Amino acid sequence: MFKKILIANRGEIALRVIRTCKEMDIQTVAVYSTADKESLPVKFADEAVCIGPPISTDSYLNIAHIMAAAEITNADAIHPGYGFLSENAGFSEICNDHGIKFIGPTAAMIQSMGDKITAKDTMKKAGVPVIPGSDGLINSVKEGKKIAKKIGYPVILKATAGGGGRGMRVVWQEEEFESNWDSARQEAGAAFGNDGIYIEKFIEEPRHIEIQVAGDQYGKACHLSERDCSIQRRHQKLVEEAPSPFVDEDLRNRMGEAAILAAQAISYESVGTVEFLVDKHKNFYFMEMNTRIQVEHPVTEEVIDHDLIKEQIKIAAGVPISGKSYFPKGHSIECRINAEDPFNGFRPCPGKIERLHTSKGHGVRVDTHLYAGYTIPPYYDSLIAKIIVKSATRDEAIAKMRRALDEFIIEGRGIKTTIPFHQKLMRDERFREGNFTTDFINDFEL
Ligand code: MV4
Repeated sequence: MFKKILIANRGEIALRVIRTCKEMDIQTVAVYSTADKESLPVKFADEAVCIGPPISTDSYLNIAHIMAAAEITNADAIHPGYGFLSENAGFSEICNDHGIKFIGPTAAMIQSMGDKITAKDTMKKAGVPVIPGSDGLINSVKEGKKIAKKIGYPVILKATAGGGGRGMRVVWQEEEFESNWDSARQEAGAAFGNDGIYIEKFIEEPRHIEIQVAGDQYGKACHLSERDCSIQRRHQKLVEEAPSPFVDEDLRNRMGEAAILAAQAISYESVGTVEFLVDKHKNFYFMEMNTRIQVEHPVTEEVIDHDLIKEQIKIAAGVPISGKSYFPKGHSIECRINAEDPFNGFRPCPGKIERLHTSKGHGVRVDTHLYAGYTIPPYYDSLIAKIIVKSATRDEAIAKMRRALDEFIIEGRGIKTTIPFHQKLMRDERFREGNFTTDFINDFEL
């Protein structure tokens, strides 16, 4: 097992990793920007090293600074968390080249899922259902129109270097094809330096359901059931739950087996997530694979009763997995609490926290790096806490979440959070019936 892990991240996930390391008797190194000097990861880690100024590119994304911190502290592994360098193939490679284990997949595994056309082609060959569309890149408007006609409108144009919704355009009829083609190419080129576009049939009113997977260094893989992440706003998830109210045992088994095929197709090592779009007929299609631990991992932890960070560390250390899959017991919901004003277009609202009381009680877990007196810096993601509840049934989990949201108190000059949004959502009839798709938030009025 590792002796010392450096956590190349900040905020709640850095704290989350430190907690598991302590339980595993592994020493920890926090790295921090000058904006995070007074943060809990710095306080709770065994050692802490400043890696630069607030702007991420000069600190949390600065590979040279992070490697230097790992070398001077003699860390034998690096945990990247989510975001920042977690899906940076070059970073994974540099760590391993320096004899420091990257707690995550290899560069080749990250790369194979980073290019969406390559990923889709690999999945198709492995027998994982993919959305009907072009075989690879489209080279001209003429070729694109021909393929769109063949698969039938509406179609969606996607950037091969994209993901998370950037560079996407829905085309409803041929007359709109060319203008959407031009803008998709332009946006993709500007955002990713790669204007490669492919076409898919547009799936209307889908659900976003993802399967947590784990693969070890010996070719074994298993699934850990699904999470429903359909409640999103502008490709930012707001609420996640496990199990999905839309998934029955048969669908879970079929999606689970497909996700295992996906992981095995790239000899996946670590924990990861296979994202699917699920249509109203319960057809499911591979969308993307996330080669990292995700923000919403706690809902899976709650329903399978396992620490996913611990599993991830063990896999990186070469411990084999049993290969058996995990099925949910009970129901878990996570609400992402962001320092944003939901009444003002979810505008970020950082600032100093004067008073804080986090939700407590049976079946309530709050993953957060906040404390009274802490100042939320303006430089990073606005996620400040995750309220996670666990109950026997979905109805009880919703009731518990309502209660937990009502007793979360956060006060400070200018600080606003997404709590009022969640309070309204937990009382919404359609949400309570489990009757929602990725379009839900578009017509949800706060
Ligand atoms: C789609 C789709 C409908 N049909 N592809 C959005 C993010 C990126 N991962 C893929 N996305 C979508 N791809 C086809 N063929 C609809 C979306 C989509 C979406 C997917 C999941 C969760 C929220 C979404 C919101 C808008 C669009």
